[in-house]
Amino acid sequence: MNSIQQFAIGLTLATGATATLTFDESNPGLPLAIPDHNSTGILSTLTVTDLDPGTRYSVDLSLDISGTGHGGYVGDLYAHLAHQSPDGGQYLMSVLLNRPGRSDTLPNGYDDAGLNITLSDSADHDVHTYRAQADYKTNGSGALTGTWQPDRRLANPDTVTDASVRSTPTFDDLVNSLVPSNPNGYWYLFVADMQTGGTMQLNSWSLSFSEMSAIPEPGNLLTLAGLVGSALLLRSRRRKSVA
Ligand SMILES: [Ca+2]
Repeated sequence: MNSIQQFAIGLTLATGATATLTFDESNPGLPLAIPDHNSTGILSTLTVTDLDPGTRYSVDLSLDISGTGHGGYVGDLYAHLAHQSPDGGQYLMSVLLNRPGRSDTLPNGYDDAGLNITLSDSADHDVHTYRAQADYKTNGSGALTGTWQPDRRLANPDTVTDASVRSTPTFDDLVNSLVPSNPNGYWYLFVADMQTGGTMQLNSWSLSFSEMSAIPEPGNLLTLAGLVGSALLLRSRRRKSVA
């Protein structure tokens, strides 16, 4: 796919949460049509300014994408969330969706019409294989509902499968692994429709930050320091159009 830069990522994992602050996407351009079979995709931005640097937060993302025209297919979708540090010097990114349902036996992925979900590290199951859960639900528009783990598969959306490695950071890592830790700055949602047929639009999205109750003891930290992965991110020029 195009528009790719690679970034090294350092990870730190932690647990526990209390109070929550929620940021709703305020881009007046929403809803925004997602071009069919076009890896250029769309970009939407949240600016977070009210959180306390140095405090550890967990984050959940709510995402509403629905079919347009004759309807869409959730298995066409690739999406990622990226965080730019307030000084602009650091980027972190995690894959949210990478062709849900796509496997060797189901190369087009699931055919549900869209999704209206929460993505959270604390969910029980991976969104990529949600139909493996017998109790998965869709709403009246045929869109997936519920709370799911981010996909986190960095593989090419044209070849990704359920067996692809889930290597991009968890959400908690996105928030807390900047050095020094700072959840403020620009948060970018990128969405692309990677398969011909079926069209969709981004209706809304939001981020909810929950303050962690305490700094974990060193023994409870799993530090995957250094260079643990590479990440996809849009061309830097696209974000300049949003500032
Ligand atoms: Ca499509």
